[in-house]
Amino acid sequence: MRAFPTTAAAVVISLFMLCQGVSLAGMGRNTEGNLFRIELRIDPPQPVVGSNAALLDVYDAKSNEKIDDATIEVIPWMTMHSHGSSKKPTVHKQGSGQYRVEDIYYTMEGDWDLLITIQKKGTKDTATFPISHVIKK
Ligand SMILES: [Cu+2]
Repeated sequence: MRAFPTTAAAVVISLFMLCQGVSLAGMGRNTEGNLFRIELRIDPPQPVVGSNAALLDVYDAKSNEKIDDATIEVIPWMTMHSHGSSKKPTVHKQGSGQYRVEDIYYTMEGDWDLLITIQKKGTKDTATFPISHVIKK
């Protein structure tokens, strides 16, 4: 019986750490003009100097329908130093409103932003996702 409080505490701490990990890895927001909603998951969850990837789920912000046929551009930008990356990320349509972004290349440690532009049938909207604390592997 003495072990029970310790076990319970361990479970609570594990759940807390799990939630922390999920909140670090997943972010959602509307684009500036409220045309789209983007759910972003970064891979690895702890962003690193060098190559990273991300999964984007794109929805119509009003109807909540998945947006399959969008043209998406992703630009890594280090606002603090006003510079981008040496590589351009590639975006791959996966269907069901999901897009996988490869070659998100952070050239140095620190705080970056992902500038995301979504175009669909003549409409265009943008969103900025902060990618904080990029570290060296
Ligand atoms: Cu920099």
